[in-house]
Amino acid sequence: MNILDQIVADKRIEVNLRKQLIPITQLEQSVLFNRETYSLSNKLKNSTTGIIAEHKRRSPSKLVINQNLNVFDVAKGYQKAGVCGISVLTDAKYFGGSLDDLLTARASCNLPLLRKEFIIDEYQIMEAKAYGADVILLIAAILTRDEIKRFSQLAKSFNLEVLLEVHNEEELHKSIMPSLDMLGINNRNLKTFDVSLENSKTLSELIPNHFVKVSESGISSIEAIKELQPYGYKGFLIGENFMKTDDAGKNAEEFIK
Ligand code: IGP
Repeated sequence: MNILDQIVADKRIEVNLRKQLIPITQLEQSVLFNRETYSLSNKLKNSTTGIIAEHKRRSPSKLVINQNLNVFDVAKGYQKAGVCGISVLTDAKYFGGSLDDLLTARASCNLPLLRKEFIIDEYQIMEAKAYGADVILLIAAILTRDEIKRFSQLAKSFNLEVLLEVHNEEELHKSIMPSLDMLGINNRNLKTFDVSLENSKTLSELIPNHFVKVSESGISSIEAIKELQPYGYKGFLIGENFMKTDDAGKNAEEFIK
């Protein structure tokens, strides 16, 4: 079993438990459930820098990144730096995150928030809304075309935007559909952890122009962004590079000024 299969297997168990603990009717009663959401895709379209900054304590590939920062300060710092949106990892076992982190980020800023999660069930999309997200991530490598369609349509019905993540041509072809807002090319292979920015470059021309293009992972310099912009990328998802120091927001500021 590769790591991605393992994460998904654990996630199925977790989601089944969560469903029993907090029924959908309770999620729908969240004060956040019927709020107006922020559009990340519009922010990215109108930005020259396009940074989506991530809160990430650890990961299967890096183990510890930073356990000392708190999500409230990180999100505030990112907002002050002028990022377009914030990605919050909510997976606990592999990334040390939680839905509480998402809620805390919601309380500390008014930027579009992405729930960074391995979504395999409609229930998690309702959770995303109930805990303050504006955008969900769907990962093509773990979903069928039919699931991508169902999940993205459900997200749209809650006014959530959808960032669809692909890592290769096959996943891209499988996934293209009108209910997606943003197409993310992951430079990291989630099965092997190999990272290459070349991935964003080679796949860019296969993405239909009306999707906002996002390059994800392994971006550690302004030069990398400059290199990717000519390929049509409007969004750049950066985690580790900002989180690995004492002041994630200050780090992000360097990328924006
Ligand atoms: C951020 P990095 O290399 O800047 O820390 O990467 C983000 O792209 C990465 O965390 C990520 C991810 C994911 C995490 C991209 N797709 C899917 C978990 C699940």
